[in-house]
Amino acid sequence: MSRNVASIIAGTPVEGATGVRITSTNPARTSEIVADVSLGDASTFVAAAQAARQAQPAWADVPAPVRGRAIAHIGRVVEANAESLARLVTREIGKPYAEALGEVREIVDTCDFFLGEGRRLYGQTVPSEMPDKQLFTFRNPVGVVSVITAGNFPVAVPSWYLIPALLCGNAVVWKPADYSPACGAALFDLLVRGGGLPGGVLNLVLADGEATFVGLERALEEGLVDKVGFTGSSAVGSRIGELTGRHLQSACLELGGKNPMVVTPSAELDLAVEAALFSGFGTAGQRCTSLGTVIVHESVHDDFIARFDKATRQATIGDPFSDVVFGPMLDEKFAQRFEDFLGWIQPHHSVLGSTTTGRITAANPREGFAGDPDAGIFYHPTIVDGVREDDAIFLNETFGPLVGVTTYRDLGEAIRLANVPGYGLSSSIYTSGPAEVFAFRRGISAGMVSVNNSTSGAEAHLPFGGNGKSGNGSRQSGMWVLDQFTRWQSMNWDYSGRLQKAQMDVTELTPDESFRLAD
Ligand code: UN1
Repeated sequence: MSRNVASIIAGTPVEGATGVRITSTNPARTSEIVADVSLGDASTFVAAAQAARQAQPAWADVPAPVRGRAIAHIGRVVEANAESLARLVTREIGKPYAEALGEVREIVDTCDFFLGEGRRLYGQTVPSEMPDKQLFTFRNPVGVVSVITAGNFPVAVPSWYLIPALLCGNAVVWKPADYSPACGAALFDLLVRGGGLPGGVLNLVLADGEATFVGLERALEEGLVDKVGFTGSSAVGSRIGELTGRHLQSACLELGGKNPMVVTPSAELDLAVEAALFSGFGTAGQRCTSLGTVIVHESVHDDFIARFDKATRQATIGDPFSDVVFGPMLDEKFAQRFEDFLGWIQPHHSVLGSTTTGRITAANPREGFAGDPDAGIFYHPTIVDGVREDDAIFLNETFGPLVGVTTYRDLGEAIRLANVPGYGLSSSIYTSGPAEVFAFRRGISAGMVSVNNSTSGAEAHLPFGGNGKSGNGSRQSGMWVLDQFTRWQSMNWDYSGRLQKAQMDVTELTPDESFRLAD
């Protein structure tokens, strides 16, 4: 069944002025239309920001515990719709159903965390340096938040922004990826209906990237947006960072990754292989936390690579509604880009993991494929051994089912190699030595470190985010994200009945600095 979806401003579906319509198709069966989409444009974005601006003060006046109740209800409604939302995720972006259910769970976890925050959202009382004066801090909502998200996690990652932003009393304009509009519309309905949100508090804009950028630029110029949250590529993230910087704002940026996994001589190799398979090829390698390069100690390289090759060859790929390690690419545009990444393979590399590379078709088949490869956009998993630190494959994110492998001699070299690409999202080390764990933790540039666990699969209540090309240091999830969606306000209240001047009218005790104990 296909659905019609459109942008929704102040509770009303709107057509874009250009009247452009596109379809969203199932990447596992491209002949199947998942949604007919009425595409908005830059002015749709500006109108949504105006509606949010209008709705925000009344939403901020709703007591925070009541907003917390709205989040609680959203969590319950999402839970009650978990299977149908997960089915939609699988149909629209091809994520295996078990993973899609996990993704929906991540929304519920996020609601569970923030529903209580409505009764906290703590400020502080702070002693003053003067008598009869008291100091306080308050968290204020930033105002209108504009959230632009990717489609590889079409519902979970948006919820990391939307749930805390709403809880903190902001109004939101949300622009989901143009290849996951049906998931976007479904999550929008669950939030608005489940939370009983007043019109204009949350607005949905369906538009392509360029129109969104122009709309955002105009909305910022008109003073309609106070905070931008963006998940996507490092290249677009830096454009958004530049744009928001011009308006003296700092965006919350969650960008790409080239996530390393260090396998030391004391690693449990089978566990490391299982993790490399899951984080390298799960979601067809299209998570920002997907494994980029395995950096394996030279003494265990041959053993590791033999096991990793075998496990990858045995992995079932295909129909995401069956039991597979991974399904299709998210969308044709990612397939085209992945072809370019495959072009980076050079003669000094050994290619493993499959009998061949490239698109899986009847003419270029994969043994044990589940379903009909010609119906969708499927790729052979590819392990590239022997990568060198100046290879394009080593230096750049290769969004898709491709994992590089290289070797190291001592841990210092492993850490150096892990940092060379200049990203800094997730990382992993397999070891049984605590000293290695802490040396790695200290030396790695990543915002997230896994020990004896894969690079992907972060829990929803730890700080999520990266450094370098992976982001500007902003963190999502848990209590840390509150600093993205609120601004601290400090207040001092002098009830002494006179003007007490800070730093000047402060009483001092008289210390005897020459005092020494008698021997
Ligand atoms: C992403 O790919 O943008 O840690 C987010 C993970 C998931 C989230 C990934 N919980 O792999």
